[in-house]
Amino acid sequence: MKNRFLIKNTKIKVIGIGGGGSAIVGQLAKKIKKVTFLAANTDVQALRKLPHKVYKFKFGQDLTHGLGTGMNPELGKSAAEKEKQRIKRILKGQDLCIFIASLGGGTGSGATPVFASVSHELGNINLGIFTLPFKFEGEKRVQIAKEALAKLKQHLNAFLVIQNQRIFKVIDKKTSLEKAFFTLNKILADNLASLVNLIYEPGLINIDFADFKTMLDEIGEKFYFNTAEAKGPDRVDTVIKKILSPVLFDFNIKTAKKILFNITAGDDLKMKEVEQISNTFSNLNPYAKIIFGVSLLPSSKNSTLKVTLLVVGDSKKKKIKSKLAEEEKKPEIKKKEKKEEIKGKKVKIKVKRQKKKKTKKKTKKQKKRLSALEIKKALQEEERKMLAEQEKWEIPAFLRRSPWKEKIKALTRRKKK
Ligand SMILES: Nc1nc2c(ncn2[C@@H]2O[C@H](COP(=O)(O)OP(=O)(O)OP(=O)(O)O)[C@@H](O)[C@H]2O)c(=O)[nH]1
Ligand SMILES: [Mg+2]
Repeated sequence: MKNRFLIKNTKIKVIGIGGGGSAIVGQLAKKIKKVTFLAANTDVQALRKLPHKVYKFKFGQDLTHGLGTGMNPELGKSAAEKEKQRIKRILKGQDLCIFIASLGGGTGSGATPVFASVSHELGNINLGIFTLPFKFEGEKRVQIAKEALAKLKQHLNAFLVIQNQRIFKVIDKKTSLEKAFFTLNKILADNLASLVNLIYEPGLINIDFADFKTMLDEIGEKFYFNTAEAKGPDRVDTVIKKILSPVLFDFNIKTAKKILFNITAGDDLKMKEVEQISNTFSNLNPYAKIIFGVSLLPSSKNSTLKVTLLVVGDSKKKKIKSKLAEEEKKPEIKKKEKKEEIKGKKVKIKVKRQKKKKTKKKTKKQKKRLSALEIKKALQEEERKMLAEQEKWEIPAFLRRSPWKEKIKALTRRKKK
């Protein structure tokens, strides 16, 4: 009953901003039912191409006259800032806002941080899904994208970045750009649809919005998701292999802080299969918080096994950060050594070499000290010799064993005369 209540009331809004973001939202709208879709753009024509289901949010007409910003993020930002009140009205009362933008242009890169900050202030949970430009689009676009990303992180609970370039893992370079975008957007939309549907579809072991809240209770974390399907006798092995090797990005599940996964299958799903999948994740990362669910499809003959995975955070990154913070307080030399250790083996060697150098210096210093002692000893020895010499002169002449014996004798005689 409690879950039904949550299912009914979880309000999710997916907001695509700029040309690319809106196109992805357009694809998503065909796959998910219970979510509200919104596309925000300064380019009115681009908005017209989107499905009816997507609410169109035109903005910045007075600045761009219904066109794009022409790769000007400052213009995108100003246009969004002028509409803050409208943005607020649209995002108010949501549980989860998913912002999608293809960064590198002016509208998506300039306006998305404004949308995200308004949503953050409203207390919504915010997710960000962003694509980075192709390499061939030039350095300027990449720079715009990176600057936008840096502004966005602070307003998002978690974010995912996909390099458009990764699409070449799936398609060859002869494919048209339009097809490349379409393919990438489709993979993204398919995966996101599986994830969002988990919140709404009741399961045998149910994942609901409360679980998502647990997954997303921090700020600025990286996240990854993936969905994989397999059939046949080896379906478990195949699905595990697929889910751990996503097409669009690399992720390291071993250092993730939180893992959520759901298994969907017909009622032929065996305990052993659930156990094998669960063990794979928990063995890969015994320290992560793991939430899991199982959904049974109505048709008992369906032999497709589907796994949906959401991975949040990177514990390794946090450890490095806190170690560095700890070291800030320590004396300069120690700090240097520790920092180097964290960075890795190569630098460790450097540290060792530095240490060696230091010991070399020490031995040099020791040598100097030793020679000073030697000088002191030598001086003492000389003094002793001198005294000995003096004593020798005081010794009666006949006892002296000097080769000058006779000469001295003569001299003394002359002195006496
Ligand atoms: N994945 C993906 N990337 C896209 C798509 N369309 C554009 N892009 C990428 O997104 C970057 C920004 O382009 P747009 O989204 O059109 O730019 P915008 O945000 O509308 O900004 P302006 O048009 O300059 O105001 C481009 O450099 C492309 O790399 C798309 O449909 N899918
Ligand atoms: Mg545009």
